[in-house]
Amino acid sequence: MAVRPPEHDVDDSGLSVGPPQTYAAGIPGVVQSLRHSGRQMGARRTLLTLLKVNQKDGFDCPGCAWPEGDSRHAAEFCENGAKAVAEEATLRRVTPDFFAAHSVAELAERSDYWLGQQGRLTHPMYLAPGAEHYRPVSWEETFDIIAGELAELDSPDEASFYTSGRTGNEAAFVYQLLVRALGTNNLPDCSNLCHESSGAALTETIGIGKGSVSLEDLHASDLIFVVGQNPGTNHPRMLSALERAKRAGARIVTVNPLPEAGLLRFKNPQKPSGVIGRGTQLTDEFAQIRLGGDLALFRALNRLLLLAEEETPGTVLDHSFITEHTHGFADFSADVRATDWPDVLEATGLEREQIERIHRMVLGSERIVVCWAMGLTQHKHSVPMIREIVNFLLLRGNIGRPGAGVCPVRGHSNVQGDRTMGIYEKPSEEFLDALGKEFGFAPPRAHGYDVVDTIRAMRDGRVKVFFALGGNFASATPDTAATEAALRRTALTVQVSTKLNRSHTVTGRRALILPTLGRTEADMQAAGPQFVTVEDSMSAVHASTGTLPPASPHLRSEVAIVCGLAERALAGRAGGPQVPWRELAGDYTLIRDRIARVVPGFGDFDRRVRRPGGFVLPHGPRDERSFPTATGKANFTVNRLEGLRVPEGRLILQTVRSHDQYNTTIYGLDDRYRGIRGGRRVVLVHPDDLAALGLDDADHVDLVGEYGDGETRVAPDFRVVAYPTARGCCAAYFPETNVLVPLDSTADISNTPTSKSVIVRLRPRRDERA
Ligand SMILES: Nc1nc2c(c(=O)[nH]1)N[C@H]1C(S)=C(S)[C@@H](COP(=O)(O)OP(=O)(O)OC[C@H]3O[C@@H](n4cnc5c(=O)[nH]c(N)nc54)[C@H](O)[C@@H]3O)O[C@H]1N2
Ligand SMILES: Nc1nc2c(c(=O)[nH]1)N[C@H]1C(S)=C(S)[C@@H](COP(=O)(O)OP(=O)(O)OC[C@H]3O[C@@H](n4cnc5c(=O)[nH]c(N)nc54)[C@H](O)[C@@H]3O)O[C@H]1N2
Ligand SMILES: [Mo]
Repeated sequence: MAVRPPEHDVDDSGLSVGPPQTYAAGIPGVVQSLRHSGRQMGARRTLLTLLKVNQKDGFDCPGCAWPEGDSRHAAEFCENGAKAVAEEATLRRVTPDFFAAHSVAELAERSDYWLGQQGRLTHPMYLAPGAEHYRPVSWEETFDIIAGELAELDSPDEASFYTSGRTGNEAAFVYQLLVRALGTNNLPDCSNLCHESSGAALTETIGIGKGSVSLEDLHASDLIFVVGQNPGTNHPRMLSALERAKRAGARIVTVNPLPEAGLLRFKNPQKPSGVIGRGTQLTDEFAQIRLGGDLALFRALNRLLLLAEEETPGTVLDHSFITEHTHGFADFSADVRATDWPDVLEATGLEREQIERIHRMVLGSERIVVCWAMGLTQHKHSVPMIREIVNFLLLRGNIGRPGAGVCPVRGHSNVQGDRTMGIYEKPSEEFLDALGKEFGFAPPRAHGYDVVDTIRAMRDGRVKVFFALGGNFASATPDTAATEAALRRTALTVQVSTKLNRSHTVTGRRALILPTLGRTEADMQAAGPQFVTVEDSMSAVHASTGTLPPASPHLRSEVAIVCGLAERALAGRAGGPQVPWRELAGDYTLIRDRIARVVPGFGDFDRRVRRPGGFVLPHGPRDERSFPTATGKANFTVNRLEGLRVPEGRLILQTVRSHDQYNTTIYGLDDRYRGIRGGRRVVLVHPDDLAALGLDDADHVDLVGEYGDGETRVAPDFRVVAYPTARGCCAAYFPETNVLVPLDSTADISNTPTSKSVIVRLRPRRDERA
């Protein structure tokens, strides 16, 4: 089924392609961030706002989840953080007049880019059954409508409650409490699309689904792997940490099908030498791997370590660590010995010499950190892939000591905190026990729906109310046509949002838009000005205080919205929790006091988080090499190689972010580092693959997905770009390519859509016209 691109409002005619850049940031980065912000906010507001980003008395950057560190620069933000802030602090507004002028059907034809450009939402809006336009409503009416629909359900499991990872801890905590008070664990979140595979692999192997390193560990490491990650675009401040590690003598191995600019050379915009100089060469060894080849690479490295140990016993492996702290070594080592070079070379596309070179770097390194992001988590075999990385680190005791460990680099600025607060469709018994005890009720025990299961349930009529605390569900999820049809089957869709997006146009029979405060904005409640708290990628929890006047006087904070709805929807229900919703909404300190009693590691929360810089949560493996797994030890695992079968004439497509987007929010049409300007419908393919397929650079093709369900999915009209990616692989941007990701193609165990391995055929447009 072909999905027509809602792109007629994007002027792609200026699309131009130049050579990819070989370094990141420096002067262009600084200039870009000021230029973009100035357009949205004006010069003075720009400067005052940007000076508050990531300062101890300011707000947490709504960009990524990279930590801040102790010594902060006056400008502790990056080009893309500045764009995220400008996007939120924009002076443009989407008012009731806007909705009167544009029907929902008309808005549904618009691109995510155009919708996002319209500005901040100002009023609660309601789309009545059969209506063509949203109309303004009061907050009380919105709560009545939602409570009414919830009361109609045959079971609380017929509602599902999504969260995107910008929601602060306080709102996340009261939200999961409301959802469990309603009687369901249907709490899908963006993690399900993102780092779920990391959480699953790490929980099984080390007992906690979070990274084990701090910034100091990165600085002190002597070998850092950056696998499946594009920090120059998505975590720019990570480059400063890599640069610092590098200066202290670390070496960096980059594993990626694409030569990403930021990882090659970095010009630090916060240092005079970086702004004008040549910058730091970051990567020592670039392994240009085939998509999905990482399990084979780490298996090969593990086999080489075992062989080296056989040659010089007692010098390679950390035997005392393995004996004292791990389980399953014998089974693992027996299995890894069976690894064959031909399989490894085919799966990775790498040369044997290079893998052996990396192996020698490993042997020469005392302290190793492995960092990764979406390049590892969005494949069918993501969980075994990440487990194999844990095997690799365990062999030499590279966990729970300075300078070493696992570093899954999170995406959304509080995605990790939301999970800590209980946003999880599979909550632990301990968490539910503590929640029930604190609030005097019996939380539901049955596991709920994640994102993919929520879509299936809406499709099948088993979920009738869909509520989203942030995010853009319709655009961020796979299989756009199927997902949109599923959303349209529901009775009610509710979006708590800062900005207009596609999810407001793909609605149930009725729909609501609840406009909310962003991170940058002052949050005034009954007890006075409030701050919220967030947790970064390295388990540091700190406060975030907005300062700008709210975009509209009608906005409510996420906490106020959740508590207001809870009061209304739970009124008169017997057996529910005892919660003073109104008081909690008036004073977030009271919420933090409850969190302190329910969530481990949050003792004395409110006082500790007020200290400048906040505090770091306990982490057994990192702090004391204690591994809270089923065996009580760190687990070695057996992970078999299962290659992706790619039929003749097909390529594996990965769907990635451009430099000018934040997930589904499109800031602009350039991808500067990759040399793409003025358009997004491009597919990057190796020149030799193009030749083999009989295609040329600048040809136009349709991307045709042929998944085993007999259905053909088509993303029409992409310009081919000859690009130095790994052979057999190609890349294009999401959300445009989400139409190609089949709903049922998900990672084993984590159920994450396989957004980085979609098998496609490039169908020339000239055939179409012929
Ligand atoms: N400016 C900006 N910042 C962001 C975001 C944004 O959209 N814009 N999004 C945020 C979010 S939610 C997240 S999760 C992160 C995402 O951060 P990233 O994971 O860096 O984002 P992607 O663009 O998906 O890039 C995936 C990278 O992995 C590589 N890759 C793909 N498949 C494979 C593979 O099989 N093996 C290996 N070794 N590499 C592979 C790709 O070539 C690419 O470099 O960024 C966060 N920060
Ligand atoms: N094909 C493909 N699909 C992917 C990915 C991929 O790599 N490839 N990556 C996946 C990943 S890693 C992720 S994390 C998901 C992201 O999925 P989501 O988190 O659902 O999507 P976002 O685009 O981040 O959401 C943007 C919207 O959030 C709202 N918003 C912004 N700030 C706030 C706030 O402070 N409060 C509230 N309530 N709303 C706010 C705005 O209305 C904005 O339109 O996408 C996933 N989808
Ligand atoms: Mo993400």
